[in-house]
Amino acid sequence: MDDEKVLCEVTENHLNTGLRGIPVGTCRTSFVTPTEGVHYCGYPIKELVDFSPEDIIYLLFNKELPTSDQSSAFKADLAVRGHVPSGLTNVLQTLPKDGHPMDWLSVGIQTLGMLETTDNWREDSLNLIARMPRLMGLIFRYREGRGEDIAVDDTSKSLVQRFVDTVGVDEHLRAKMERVVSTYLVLHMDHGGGNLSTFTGKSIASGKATVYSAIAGAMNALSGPLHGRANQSCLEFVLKIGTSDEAEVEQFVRNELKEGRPVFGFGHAVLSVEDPRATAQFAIGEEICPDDENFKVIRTLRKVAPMVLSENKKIRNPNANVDIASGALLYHVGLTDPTYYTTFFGWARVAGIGAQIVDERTVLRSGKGVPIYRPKYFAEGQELRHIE
Ligand code: CMX
Repeated sequence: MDDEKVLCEVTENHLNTGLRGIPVGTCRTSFVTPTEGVHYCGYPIKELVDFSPEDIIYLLFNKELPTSDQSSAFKADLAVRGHVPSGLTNVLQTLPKDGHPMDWLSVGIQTLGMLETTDNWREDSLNLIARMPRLMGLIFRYREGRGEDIAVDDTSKSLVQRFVDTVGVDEHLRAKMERVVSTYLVLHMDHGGGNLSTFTGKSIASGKATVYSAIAGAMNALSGPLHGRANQSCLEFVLKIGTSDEAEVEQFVRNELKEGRPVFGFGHAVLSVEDPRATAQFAIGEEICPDDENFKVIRTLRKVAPMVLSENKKIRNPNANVDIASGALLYHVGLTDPTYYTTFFGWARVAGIGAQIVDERTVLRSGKGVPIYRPKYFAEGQELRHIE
């Protein structure tokens, strides 16, 4: 024991702080640095932006990028797994139409698990990843009352194409929607081991619940406004601004701060520069929709907000984060209801959380897996009592 490295001195001040900064484990899929943001299996995200979602899923599960042959074989494998059992639509058509799309997503994943579970961590994770595009598209169709399920080619198309075919799109927007959704997925797939949804998913899986139960729980964690729902708030914020005039945007930002409200799309807990995931999405926007009204607003915000925010020395990073641009791009390609935006985040994260669950259950501790989670809580405000 003497040569064991001390990673952190835990003091009373650490109690009731949400495990913030307390070492818990190791992560084989990703880490985050202050200057380059998230890295997947060692690669900085800016180098991965143009890969297909399937290649990044391969990376997260195999810890190396696929060769061209491996890439084709993996895409074909995911396509074959993509068919969703018909029982799913029976459940979706009974859900309350005004329920939040994240609740639909969680119920949908749980339902897929009730219909088909193999009890093999990797198989279930890959099956769920393969079925997500159809589930996502069907949530739109049934929640919006856009009619019944439609048949799509489940054997040869990519993950993103199967979503686009299911949700339906104006043909002139198809190529743009495929590009925006594809990049969105790549940028959001993983973000270290300790973010709330990933931690929740791994923690549920540690009790040997199924992958489906673990990831449905992770989606519930992601749905909160302090976690995944920030991207919905960001686009709502952009729509509220409604002008790209620099002076007016600056005034808006100052008013928000004066009222004690956050300036959405700016700031970060780890990064000290603009999030490379924001930089990548701005570049796509400049290419596909430079004159889009929402894009013009975020272009101005990107210039003005850091200037205003840096007047407050408490704010460690006044620059744009990942959520600033994703909503404007999704809106531009016809996905105009921001209440759905967190479901895209969830869709992407199924890959990272699934890969981390597989690692924790089948690889770590020489393949024995991490035991059931059981952090320590001290008694407070209680004394020993007996029934008289
Ligand atoms: N608008 C207003 N105030 C902000 C701010 C912003 N964009 N960014 C930081 N601050 C405030 C914090 O609330 C904090 O105030 P208190 O000391 O009064 O609590 C202070 O500045 C210091 O914060 P920090 O150390 O720089 O950053 P935190 O780690 O506390 O918070 C974050 C990070 C993302 C929650 C925060 O920047 C924020 O609320 N941003 C706006 C919401 C948003 O865009 N969320 C999406 C995050 C995307 C991501 O995490 O990738």
